[in-house]
Amino acid sequence: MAPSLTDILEEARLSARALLDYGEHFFNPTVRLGVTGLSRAGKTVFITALVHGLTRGGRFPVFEPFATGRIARAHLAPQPDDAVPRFDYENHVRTLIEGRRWPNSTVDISELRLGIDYQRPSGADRTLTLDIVDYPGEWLLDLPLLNKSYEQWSRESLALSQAAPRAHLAAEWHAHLTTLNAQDREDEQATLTAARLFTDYLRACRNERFAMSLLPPGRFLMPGSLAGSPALTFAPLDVPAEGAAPEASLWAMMVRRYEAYKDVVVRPFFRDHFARLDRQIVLVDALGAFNSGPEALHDLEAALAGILDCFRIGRSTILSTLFRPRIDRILFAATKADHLHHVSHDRLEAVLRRAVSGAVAKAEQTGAEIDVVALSAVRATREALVARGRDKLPSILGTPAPGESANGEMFDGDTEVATFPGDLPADPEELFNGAGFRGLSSTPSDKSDFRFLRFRPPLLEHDGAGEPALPHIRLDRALQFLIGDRLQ
Ligand SMILES: Nc1nc2c(ncn2[C@@H]2O[C@H](COP(=O)(O)OP(=O)(O)O)[C@@H](O)[C@H]2O)c(=O)[nH]1
Ligand SMILES: [Mg+2]
Repeated sequence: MAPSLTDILEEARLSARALLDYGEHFFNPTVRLGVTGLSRAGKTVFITALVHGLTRGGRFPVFEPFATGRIARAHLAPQPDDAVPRFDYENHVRTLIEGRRWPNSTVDISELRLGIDYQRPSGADRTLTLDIVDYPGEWLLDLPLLNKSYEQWSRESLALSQAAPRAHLAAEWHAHLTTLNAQDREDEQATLTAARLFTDYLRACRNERFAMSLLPPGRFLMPGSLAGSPALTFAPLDVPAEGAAPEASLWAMMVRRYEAYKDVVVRPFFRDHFARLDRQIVLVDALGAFNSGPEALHDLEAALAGILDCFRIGRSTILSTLFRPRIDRILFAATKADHLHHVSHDRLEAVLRRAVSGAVAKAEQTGAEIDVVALSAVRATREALVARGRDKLPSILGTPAPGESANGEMFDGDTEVATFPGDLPADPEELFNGAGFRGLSSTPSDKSDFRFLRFRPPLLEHDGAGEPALPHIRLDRALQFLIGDRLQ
């Protein structure tokens, strides 16, 4: 595709930005770590636990520079980017530790800067600046739109919405769509209704029972300050992929707004945030997909492929080779592993590895090293073997959040219970192949194969000497992969 004027202007801006970053980097080595994942994947909890662990002496045996004592100190530094909200670390820590509640959900980008004073293996003292950028995965899944015409996007979105279980959720929007003729004169009211029904459909796909992942445009579900603006008021039409819109038609109006969405939302995100990242962790709530059923798992697989595509597209869209995105390590992390007994942790990793494998094979041009881990940023459970008849079941102990229920029992948020959440199969293929498993999207909760309760954050034992460390699972492995080599 020939570069458009917008692309060329974008390129110039990007280059100027990269030069600025480069200058700063020269004097002060910096890693910009992107933390992303769909809403509720665990981004806020992950960053809070990571910063708490680094600044308050967490237990990180697998994070080499930390375990060997080469890191002298990690401290919060003033937030560098004037236009980006600061990650509300102090509040999140207080909620987690003192309130034993999970932080409120966040829907925007935020950022936090850490200074890490360390000693090189040669003995020299250095400081690494770690900028942690928390941004919604929904925004990332928008990047492929940059390479798609309105007509292509319409066709794809329609096709996706016609398969189960989406078709059922899209019924109302589909019914409205049949009343529209793309060639008719442009019509604000019809467009408003179409956009509203389309957004309702996207929202329904996202709820706990269905847990669908692949839902661009991302800003429709989290509009922020753009709510109600024309750039967010459009929807797919049933138009041919190669067609051209007649002047002043409904179709032309949709095209204009779709392009505005790219200009106002997608390109600035690419330029100001995505293109500046060095390392990336993608958090994945695989357990949410297990809860829901095989369709959600396949949808998640498609979303992960979409995400890997973004890293590839990121490299090929922008013309210059000098200033193209520089992400050289990507970690996919299944979060909330504390909901499973440790015998299933490796299996959870295997499931995630299987879910990204197809995409990884295709995405070789990302030029990035890719790894997979199952982790729990904050471990809310302990393990026990619970006798049931003659068997001893590997179970987990935790305090279910108030309002959670299982087997007809409602929990008050104070009582600890032992639960058996379900075992993951030794062979991940069993979850992906046709037979599948039963989840909430098709079965009542007492009949589904997996049921994960929401637990409260753990009660920490104070042993006198300051604040205790938050327990975790494999957070140190994630750190080692993401920044271990930059502390050499
Ligand atoms: N048990 C457990 N639950 C977690 C963990 N991380 C996240 N969660 C749960 O997932 C929810 C969403 O996490 P959050 O970090 O707010 O997700 P975000 O939307 O990606 O920022 C939290 O409210 C917790 O219920 C974890 O490490 N262990
Ligand atoms: Mg968040």
